[in-house]
Amino acid sequence: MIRKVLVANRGEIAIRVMRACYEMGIRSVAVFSTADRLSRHVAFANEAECIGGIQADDSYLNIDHIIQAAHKHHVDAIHPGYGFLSENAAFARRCAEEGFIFIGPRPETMELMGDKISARQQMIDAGVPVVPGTREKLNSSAEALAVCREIGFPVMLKASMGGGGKGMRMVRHEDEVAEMFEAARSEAMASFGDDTVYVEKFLEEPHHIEFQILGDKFGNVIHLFDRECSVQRRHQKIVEESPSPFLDFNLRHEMGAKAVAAARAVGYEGAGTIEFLVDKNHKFYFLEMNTRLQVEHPITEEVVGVDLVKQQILIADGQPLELHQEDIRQHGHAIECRICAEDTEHDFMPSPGVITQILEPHGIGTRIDSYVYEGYEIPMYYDPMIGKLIVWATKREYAIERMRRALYEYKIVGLTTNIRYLRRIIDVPDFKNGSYNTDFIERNADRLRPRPGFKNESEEMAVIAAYIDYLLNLEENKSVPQPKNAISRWKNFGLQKGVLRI
Ligand code: MV4
Repeated sequence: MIRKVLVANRGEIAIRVMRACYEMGIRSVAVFSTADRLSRHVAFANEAECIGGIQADDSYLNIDHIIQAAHKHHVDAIHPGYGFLSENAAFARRCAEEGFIFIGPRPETMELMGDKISARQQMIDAGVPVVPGTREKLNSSAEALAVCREIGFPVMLKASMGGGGKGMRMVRHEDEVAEMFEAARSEAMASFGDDTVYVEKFLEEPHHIEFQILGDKFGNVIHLFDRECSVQRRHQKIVEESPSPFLDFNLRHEMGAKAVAAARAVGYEGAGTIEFLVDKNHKFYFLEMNTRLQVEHPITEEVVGVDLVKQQILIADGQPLELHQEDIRQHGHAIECRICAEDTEHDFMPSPGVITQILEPHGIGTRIDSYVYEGYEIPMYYDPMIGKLIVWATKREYAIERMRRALYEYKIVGLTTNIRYLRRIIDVPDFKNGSYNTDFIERNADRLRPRPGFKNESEEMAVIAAYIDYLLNLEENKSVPQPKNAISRWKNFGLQKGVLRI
């Protein structure tokens, strides 16, 4: 029985996992690097252990250090969160060898799905549609050219060990094949230590739609419907929603059935995601399987009402799924915005620093999965994501209204965040109408640039601060004669700058 869990991660996801533990009466153990002593996930846990220096290789990626901490704290199980070691089969194996339950799928599943060529083969065998392309590795640029001609341009060269767009090259013309093949190969080697590259037909303007699945150790597999993840920039998701506005009843159920078939085919144990590309003709193709809990899992939780981390723990503990497919229904609509410490006006550069003031949105249908607090310094060594804002409402239109309200309620002072960029995204007509695909960010680049007059939030703050300061002075110095139109002087300044509407 799982009574104590070590969370081999940091930040918001570490806290998310610990929250599930607390609800289940399970003790939690945090691990942290020297840069993370003051991170909230450390204080949030029942116990905590420093596992190394700032560099992830010395801490969050250091299997030996994590195993040592697990022994020292006598944990029963280890939850890897997302990123870091979450899809590392060697880590999952090591956990088992050392007597700990790894909260995630079997290592063989992680290996099989981590290799895209073998994943595609598994899916073909399971009757799941895959993007047309090769089933084998390309051995030379001559072979690549022949295969590309056969498939027809444009094509996509992909690293077999890839993901997140690394080692991927789109090729529009046969003149480029040799050059792009070598480029994909060397990038694959540099990123994954493996230069295996294969080729797929390039799908134009696809939707990225994924299905959440759960499988237990008894062969029961269910899906928990879809998430639309097409709002991406350089393979980083920014906004996700569920249900996808692109799917109708039939397509949704067809894809759900294929997602279950995909998971069944590999004997999937735990929570996983089947990613599909869907083209404008509503044809869908398996893209990859993610063998971890995903950043955007809360939108599924909100819409289907299932705690996915709790399910992961129950499954890892060897309990049969108590959820049945016919009980899983999508209710209402959820949207998630990723809140990041980055400067969207300077190529999305990470912008670490101290949070001097923070006011998070609350209220009906509003969920914050975060880990920061006033006075906390966001370290520059890890992911710039500081949290997620998730809203739920009875229908999409209301969820968008709620997201707008929450984004305007959100105030973070001291560093640059993408909040104003997110405010612009939800007002773009293509987003409002739900008619967008993976080209959304590129296609709407103009609309996503800040409007002149709203350039600087700190200027807006300065104006308001000056005004409040004046009002307080007015209160304190009632006996002292005041200049007649002093209030309107500040007001005028604000109005002139276009930042005051009061
Ligand atoms: C594709 C594709 C078009 N055709 N494969 C990007 C990340 C990686 N996981 C797979 N990706 C893509 N694969 C074929 N055959 C377009 C993309 C793609 C993409 C996919 C999902 C979400 C956003 C994307 C942005 C650009 C390209």
